[in-house]
Amino acid sequence: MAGSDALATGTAAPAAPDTVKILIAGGFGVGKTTMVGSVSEITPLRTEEPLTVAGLGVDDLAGIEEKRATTVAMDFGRITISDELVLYLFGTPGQQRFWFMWNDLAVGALGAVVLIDVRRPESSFAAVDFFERRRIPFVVAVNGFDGRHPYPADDIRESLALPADVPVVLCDARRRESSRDVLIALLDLLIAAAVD
Ligand SMILES: Nc1nc2c(ncn2[C@@H]2O[C@H](COP(=O)(O)OP(=O)(O)OP(=O)(O)O)[C@@H](O)[C@H]2O)c(=O)[nH]1
Ligand SMILES: [Mg+2]
Repeated sequence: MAGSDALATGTAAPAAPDTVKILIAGGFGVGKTTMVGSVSEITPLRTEEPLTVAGLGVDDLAGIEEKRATTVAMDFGRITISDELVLYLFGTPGQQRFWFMWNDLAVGALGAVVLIDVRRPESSFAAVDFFERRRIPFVVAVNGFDGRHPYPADDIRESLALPADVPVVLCDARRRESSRDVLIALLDLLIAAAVD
């Protein structure tokens, strides 16, 4: 048995890392799939289907006219933070007709990123509400489409009526380091909550 061999030789097998489930949520087309893809160290699993004319008048494509596909179940990615910690990332679908899946996706999640398109923050109001109601800790990440951030984080906090303890991070979901910084802000929040 591997364990008794290790005892006999005095070499302990390295402990398996802790795994933490994180949701990347937010309104339609705010960049959730983009964020999971930019930060994941494995090729992310995507469940995207083409947008069709049936969505015209339902999905607001203002500002994301190039968008061709939408997530219909989830995105899945992984990032290793250290030898002890691995994050599993689950991107939610954004179209309202798929929101019923959020409840299942949220099971076992320790925390969440609520991603916001800086040009239409109202599209992520429901996501903020979802995590507040379930008392799942979350950070708000403001995706500045094309890297533009016209509003300071505090203005965004005020417009979303966020409590002072919810971090607001300005980001560019297309950039790995920026998306990683968002996850680190969430980890800081989770650690602070754990020691309270
Ligand atoms: N210019 C620019 N485009 C972006 C940025 N982030 C995402 N996009 C584009 O915006 C569109 C929407 O991004 P997605 O990542 O599909 O958004 P989503 O939130 O997963 O969308 P749903 O799953 O349909 O809700 C895509 O065409 C992306 O390439 C950004 O920071 N700047
Ligand atoms: Mg998506």
